[in-house]
Amino acid sequence: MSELNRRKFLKISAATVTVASGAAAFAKSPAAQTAPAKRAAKGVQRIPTYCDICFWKCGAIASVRDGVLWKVEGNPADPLSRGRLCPRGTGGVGAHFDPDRLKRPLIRRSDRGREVWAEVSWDEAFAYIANKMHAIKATYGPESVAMFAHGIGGNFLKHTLKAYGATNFAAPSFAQCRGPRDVGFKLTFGEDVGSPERTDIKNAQCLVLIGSHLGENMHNTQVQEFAEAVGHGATIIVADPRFSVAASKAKYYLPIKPGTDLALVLAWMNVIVAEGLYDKEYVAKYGFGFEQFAASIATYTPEWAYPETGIEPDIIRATAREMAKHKPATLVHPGRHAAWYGDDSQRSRAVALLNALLGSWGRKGGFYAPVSMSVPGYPYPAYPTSTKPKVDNPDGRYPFAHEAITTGIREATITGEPYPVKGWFVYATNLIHALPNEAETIKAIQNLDLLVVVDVIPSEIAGWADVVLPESVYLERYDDLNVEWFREPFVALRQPVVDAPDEQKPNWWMAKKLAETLGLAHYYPWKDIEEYLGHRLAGAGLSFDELKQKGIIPGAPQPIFFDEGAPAEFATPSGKIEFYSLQLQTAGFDPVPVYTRPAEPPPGAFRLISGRSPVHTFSRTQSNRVLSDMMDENEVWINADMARRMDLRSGDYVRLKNQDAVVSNRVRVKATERIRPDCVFMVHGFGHTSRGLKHAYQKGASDAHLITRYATDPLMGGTGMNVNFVTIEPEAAHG
Ligand SMILES: Nc1nc2c(c(=O)[nH]1)N[C@H]1C(S)=C(S)[C@@H](COP(=O)(O)OP(=O)(O)OC[C@H]3O[C@@H](n4cnc5c(=O)[nH]c(N)nc54)[C@H](O)[C@@H]3O)O[C@H]1N2
Ligand SMILES: Nc1nc2c(c(=O)[nH]1)N[C@H]1C(S)=C(S)[C@@H](COP(=O)(O)OP(=O)(O)OC[C@H]3O[C@@H](n4cnc5c(=O)[nH]c(N)nc54)[C@H](O)[C@@H]3O)O[C@H]1N2
Ligand code: SF4
Ligand SMILES: [Mo]
Repeated sequence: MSELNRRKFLKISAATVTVASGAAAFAKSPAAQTAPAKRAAKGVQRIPTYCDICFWKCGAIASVRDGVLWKVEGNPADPLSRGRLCPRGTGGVGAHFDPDRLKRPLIRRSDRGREVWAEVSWDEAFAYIANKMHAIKATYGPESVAMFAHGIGGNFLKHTLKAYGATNFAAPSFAQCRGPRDVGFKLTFGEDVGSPERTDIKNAQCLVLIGSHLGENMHNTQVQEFAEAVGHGATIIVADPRFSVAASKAKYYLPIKPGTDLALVLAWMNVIVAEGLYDKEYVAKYGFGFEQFAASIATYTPEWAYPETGIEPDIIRATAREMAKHKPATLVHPGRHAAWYGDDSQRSRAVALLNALLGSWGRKGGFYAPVSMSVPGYPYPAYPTSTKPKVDNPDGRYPFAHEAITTGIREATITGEPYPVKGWFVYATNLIHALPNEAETIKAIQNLDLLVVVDVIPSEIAGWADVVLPESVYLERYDDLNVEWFREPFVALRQPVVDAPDEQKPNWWMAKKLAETLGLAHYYPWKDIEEYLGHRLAGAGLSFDELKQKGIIPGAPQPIFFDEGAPAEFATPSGKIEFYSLQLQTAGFDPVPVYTRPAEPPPGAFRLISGRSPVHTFSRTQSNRVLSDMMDENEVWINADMARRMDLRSGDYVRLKNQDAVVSNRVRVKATERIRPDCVFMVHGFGHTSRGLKHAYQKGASDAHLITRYATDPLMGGTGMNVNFVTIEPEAAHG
């Protein structure tokens, strides 16, 4: 990487600079010295793998010095990391050394919710689980065991549960995250934007970020490409109630009133259509229902949008013209965490339509058409078939949900409808922080006969489990191959770099052992994961040895833009880009998005919004000593004027109280001009209540704890979480 590039990357996230030294300092810490050095090899070994501090899966190279994990860096051969990790990935060594890790399997010896455990052997743990699973199957059927999982590591356990007969599987990354976005785009273009997003940020001449706080939201490739776009002078337009890191790179910063983004997007489209600035040829060639669409948005003028959004008509016009000027290399970023207000798939659809007007889908500087390597799966016996429907979306209540809804499974567990759910497997998702309304999650858990949690640390959800299975961290294990849909095809390998320090085991081993204990050994014809991986790779004509050495094998490039020969196909009912959606109309929804004003905070209260810090992932890294060294607790951002009126200064501790009288843990104030007066902001993931997380316990406040209300998206069951209001209570009031 050139020095210039590197500097640009660092400027986007100042925190990156301190990471390398943080990791180095940590290597000298007492915990590191006492960590077992089972691999006694002398000297430095460099082993490629891919990162798991978040789900982006950046290719990495880990260095082991005299048998002890030393550092993790980007793998230059990997197209996702391009040789550079984000601060969290660099801090990944801290996951291996975390002294608070789960060490042995645990079985509860008390009421649920009290953290009283007995350490047991793996065999005892599997025998206990299998017994309960047999009982649930006999009484209710195998469909009554559900699984929540986030990330690639859940695949083998899913396989075991499917073999058992389970059908209910869900991840928070749909209803709590990108689901509304994917539905909005699918309704419009016939395909969603995927993960990694098919956004050609680096070639964009104009990049529009609605909330998407790139630079704090640290998905590595996107942030690197954002730095490139800034570097080549792309016009950046940011709409955010908070002056984000991305806003600091913007030509236009629009401090929008929270929850009114649909009004802004409709007004932008109104200007672009009224002034004839859209890509006429593209719309004529690929569009369906443009006339009806244009008629529907005719009243959404900038003057109409002004009182809704707080953004002046002149600015709305200027930004719309700027977008049109750079089309089709104008990328209106679809965002990722789109579950905000309950109208989210329609807002996302409006974003998709704006991109359609600009002709950016399938075009350079817009959205590319992703490609992937063809690597066959392992040939397993067929799973048992079920006659029962899935529980999460009974009678297709949410007709456009194309993945399962976590909160739907939770609801079925509470109501017993359409049938009882009696067992939960939870893999790598801290449901207490990830799902809105903690009380409902706990109510559902109290109805279970079996809750198994697979985690690496004593997370809040592990605290509720009947059986806790300690997994080895990603640097200690193999996982399934990463065969991503991306700009170029590739396959990447996660492989063990160091041994697990205690009795932790990888997910594939647990999944296979559990299957054997359940009498389902024939679903695991392979001896170990190396045999499994070798078989899959051989099927694709690839060498396992080469992959072990390089970490990644690229495939032949293919065209990814329409103009270069990528097929311009749209998997919608009309086979075109649907400006007007008959599907939505038939299902009783607005065929073109219609704006509804969100409820305002009551006097004296603020809307609670949340986001990311560049050095943490959700609720999973606060215990990581390298990362917590850089940020040990979160702060609540309060507009400086409002803070002054409340006699609050930066650094003061306060508690937040929501509309349902739920009070947060204490949290420090950040009084700042960088946020509107009508909302407060917190980084998600702090305020841990699990005592086992000795280092992270009670540091900062949890936004999730305050999210007792949520607005459900009628199209797909997404849970809009930005609908909670809080007042600020000085800490002294609580003693
Ligand atoms: N470092 C780090 N990076 C991450 C993650 C992580 O945990 N840590 N998680 C990854 C994942 S899975 C996801 S989904 C993404 C999430 O990242 P994004 O998709 O960027 O996140 P959001 O939560 O949608 O957006 C948060 C931003 O939206 C602003 N905002 C809040 N309300 C509104 C509103 O009404 N309108 C507008 N225009 N803006 C608003 C907030 O001020 C904040 O700047 O981040 C990814 N990247
Ligand atoms: N209030 C609120 N809720 C949110 C969000 C928000 O911003 N605010 N964001 C939403 C979004 S965008 C998303 S994608 C979801 C994310 O939701 P989750 O993916 O559930 O995120 P985490 O809360 O970090 O939970 C991850 C869990 O996996 C564990 N873990 C880490 N590594 C491993 C491993 O190697 N193996 C195993 N078995 N476990 C491991 C961690 O210790 C942790 O308990 O949350 C959603 N929920
Ligand atoms: S974005 Fe960061 S944390 Fe996520 S996989 Fe890449 S390096 Fe790891
Ligand atoms: Mo997410």
